[in-house]
Amino acid sequence: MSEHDLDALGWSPELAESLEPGLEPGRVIAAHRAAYDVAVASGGEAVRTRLPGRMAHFDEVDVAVGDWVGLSDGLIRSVLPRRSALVRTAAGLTSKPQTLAANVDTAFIVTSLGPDLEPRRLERYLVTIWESGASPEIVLTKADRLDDPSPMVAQVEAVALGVPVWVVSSVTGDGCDALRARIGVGKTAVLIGSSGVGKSTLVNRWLGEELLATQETRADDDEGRHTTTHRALIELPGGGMVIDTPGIRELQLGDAGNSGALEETFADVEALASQCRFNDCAHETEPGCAVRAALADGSLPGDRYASWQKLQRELRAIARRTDARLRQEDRRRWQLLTKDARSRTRHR
Ligand SMILES: Nc1nc2c(ncn2[C@@H]2O[C@H](COP(=O)(O)OP(=O)(O)O)[C@@H](O)[C@H]2O)c(=O)[nH]1
Ligand SMILES: [Mg+2]
Ligand SMILES: [Zn+2]
Repeated sequence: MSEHDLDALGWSPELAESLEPGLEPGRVIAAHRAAYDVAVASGGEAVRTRLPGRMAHFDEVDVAVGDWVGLSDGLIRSVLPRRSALVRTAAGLTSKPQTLAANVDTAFIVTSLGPDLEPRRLERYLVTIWESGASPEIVLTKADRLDDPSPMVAQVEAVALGVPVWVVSSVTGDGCDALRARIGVGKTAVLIGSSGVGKSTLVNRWLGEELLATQETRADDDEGRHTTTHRALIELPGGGMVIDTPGIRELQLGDAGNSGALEETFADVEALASQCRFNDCAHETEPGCAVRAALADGSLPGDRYASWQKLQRELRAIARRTDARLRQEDRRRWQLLTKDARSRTRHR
């Protein structure tokens, strides 16, 4: 990465306001185990930085690709407030959710046209993205493999509910420029989707060079020529940035911090539920249930309703787990505090 103009990286007056005086602003373009590559205004190669030892041990500090940070003496002193964050949920009580990408404007949910197309998985991704604070758009790749993609596109549009749906082929180039144009100057997009759907191929096409390793290049290139895969945030010629990181595909439902995510994704089901006679209708045996009526006349597909129920249950379970974790942390903090107080009384 050569000259870095902060505005091109998405710097804004709001960010400037939250930066402590005396710190140099920069954007994290790659995260390694304990080090971060940060692009700064002074240009040149990104600087390799880390957290001060004190902060690194402090669990709450979580630095991710896309984060804006304040630097001094080559160390990260602060992480600026995030506009959005894609989070991987922690499985257990002790592990913390991990941020995979921060300050993302648009999340492209990428899936290929073909037998692996799954509307249910798209719904899950949509909920996750709405939770993150980024705007989702759906990208259907490998259009060249089908004579007529329109039936599949219609299937996707039925779950997209107004979210833009793009059809592209990195082989013929169809749709690639139109999609590229969605990433404005200073904006950050992320590509999310299963392995093999063509995310890296698409980015390479936008770049006009084989920067990222794809399944193809990986197969015929054992010498590691594509060593840039760790550079997770990539500036596109003409402006805008894209994040293509392998970790992103492991995205799961988050902490339901933004509880509107399910309502956004399933606005059709939510609208029906609001028409039920009883506010607390469980859509089972209650009279005047609009959901059951729509299921009966086929206007609400059964598998879509089942998907809504399933995601709702999962989000509730995650919320319970998060609560339990926070309670545990509170307890620990309280124990430390009281221990501290006890030792103070003793020393008096
Ligand atoms: N037919 C066809 N194949 C594609 C297209 N885009 C990517 N591929 C192939 O799909 C495979 C996976 O692509 P890759 O970019 O590595 O997928 P990723 O894992 O999502 O990054 C490679 O063999 C690509 O050559 C496309 O538009 N059409
Ligand atoms: Mg890839
Ligand atoms: Zn009902």
